[in-house]
Amino acid sequence: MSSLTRRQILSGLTLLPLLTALPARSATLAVVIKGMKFNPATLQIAAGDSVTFTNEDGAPHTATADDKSWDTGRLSRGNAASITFAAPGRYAYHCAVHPSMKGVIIVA
Ligand SMILES: [Cu+2]
Repeated sequence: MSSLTRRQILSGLTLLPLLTALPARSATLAVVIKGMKFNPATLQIAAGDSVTFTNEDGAPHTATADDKSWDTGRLSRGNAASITFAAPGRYAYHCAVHPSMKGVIIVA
C-alpha cells in the first residue's frame, strides 16, 4: 500500500465520526449588492442562519433594518458584513444611502 493511499483511507476514517456527530448547523447565505439592488431582494433562511451582505458596486451601500434593529454600516466596494438572524420573522431592510433600495429577509 502506498503512503498516499494509506493517508487517504485514514483521513476518510477520521472524518466519518465527525460528520455523524455534527448537529444541524446554521448556514451562511449571501446577498450581493450590485447595480443598486439587493440580490436576491427576498431571501428565505432558517432561524440561526447568517446573511453576508457584499457590496460589488462603486457606490457605498448599507443594509439597514427598517426598524433599525440591525445595520451592516456603510460598505464600500468589495466590503462585506454578516448579520445573524436568531428569531423567526420578516425583516424588511433598505440602504441608508439610497432609501429606494429595499430587501426582505424571511426567517422561518
Ligand atoms: Cu445604497
